[in-house]
Amino acid sequence: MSKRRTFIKKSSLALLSGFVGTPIIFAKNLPKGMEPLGYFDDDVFIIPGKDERLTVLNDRPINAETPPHLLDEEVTSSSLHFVRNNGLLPKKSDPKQWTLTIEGESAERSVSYSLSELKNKFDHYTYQLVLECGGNGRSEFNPPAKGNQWTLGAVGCSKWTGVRLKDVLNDVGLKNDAVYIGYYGKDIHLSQNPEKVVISRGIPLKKAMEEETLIAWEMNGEDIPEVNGFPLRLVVGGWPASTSGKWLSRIVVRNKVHDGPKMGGQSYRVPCESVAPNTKVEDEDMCIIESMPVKSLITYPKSGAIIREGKSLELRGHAWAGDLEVSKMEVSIDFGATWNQTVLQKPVNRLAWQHWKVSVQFPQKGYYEVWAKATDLKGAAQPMVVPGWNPRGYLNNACHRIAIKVL
Ligand SMILES: Nc1nc2c(c(=O)[nH]1)N[C@H]1C(S)=C(S)[C@@H](COP(=O)(O)O)O[C@H]1N2
Ligand SMILES: [Mo]
Repeated sequence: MSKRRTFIKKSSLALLSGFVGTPIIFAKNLPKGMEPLGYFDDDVFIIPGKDERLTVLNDRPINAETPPHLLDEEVTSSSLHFVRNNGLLPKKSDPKQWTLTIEGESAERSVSYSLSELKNKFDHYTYQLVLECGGNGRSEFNPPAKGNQWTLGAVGCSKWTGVRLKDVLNDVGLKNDAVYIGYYGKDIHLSQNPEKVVISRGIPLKKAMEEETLIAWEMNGEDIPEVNGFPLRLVVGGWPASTSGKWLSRIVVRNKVHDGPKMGGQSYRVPCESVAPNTKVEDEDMCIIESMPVKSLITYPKSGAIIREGKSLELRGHAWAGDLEVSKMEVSIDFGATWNQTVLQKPVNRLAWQHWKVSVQFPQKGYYEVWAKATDLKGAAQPMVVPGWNPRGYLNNACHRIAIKVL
């Protein structure tokens, strides 16, 4: 971070305060001729429970992503998992008082569970699950799409523990016409209007009834960090992470596609048929994003690494493919003209990311890029360039590339 340094002749309080944008409380004690450091950068906005190396995109609401080389761990540490909030954190409350209510026109009854009832009544399961924001990679779209300008790091794969949503739904009882569920959380709308719901999305019943779809209270064996949904959240692996409702307080069982805020319109939806860049697409021509597309990251080395001529380089990373498994993982050092197979592991469980590694030799000194390309079980591969433009900039699964210099 570069420090902004300007020469201050007169250390008047007003001038100094103008310099840092807020009153300097002990300004009168600052020795004459000495200037305040006076530099604040979004990168050092401290998010409770989070590593300060996350890249902060916003502080109200809080949005922060993880630089790819910090995603090198097989299981993403809670402190490094990205944060995407649409509203403000819920008020602090006693988790002992927390309840989750299941209701809705297609639920047989309305039931409220306390956290301890959930924990005692149902079997516990732990899965590693990929959560990726539908807008991850948005910053690459041209013309630009409005929204958080995520680069590569609105993704993570942590270990989540909780009960199966399906066990809870079955306990409540489902009517024959149940087709969808929707969630509600306790976060607060940016307007602070208690009547307004920040976000209430959902998933088809089929996805809700999958074994890996969890109502979770633990992330990596500990309480979920506050910003990631403490004390309870949904975790829906492989689908846009916007379906994984945080601060979960209510689930509605619906007889139609859930219609909460950010289910309709242009939110988390893409044109049903691909469109030319800049096209205005009517709401009725937009389709809800379901399984996320195949994607991968190079997590070692960091882009910009410099290596010695003649040395081979051990590269590694992860690959994932929404509801599917990744079947092939390749890298290229010649801008995609030729590809080398990597060693790709199986996922530890369905919907977890898969680790890959490969040793690469560079033919001579110079600048190179390593490009990484995953292919899913159905044969769909990551594109080398940014894929189909869409109004809100979702689903960019272009190949990740890093720069390497061989000296
Ligand atoms: N209640 C609530 N749930 C939410 C959100 C939110 O703003 N409020 N954001 C969603 C979006 S858009 C994403 S990408 C994920 C992010 O989860 P994370 O912050 O744990 O990474 O949470 C989802 N669940
Ligand atoms: Mo998201």
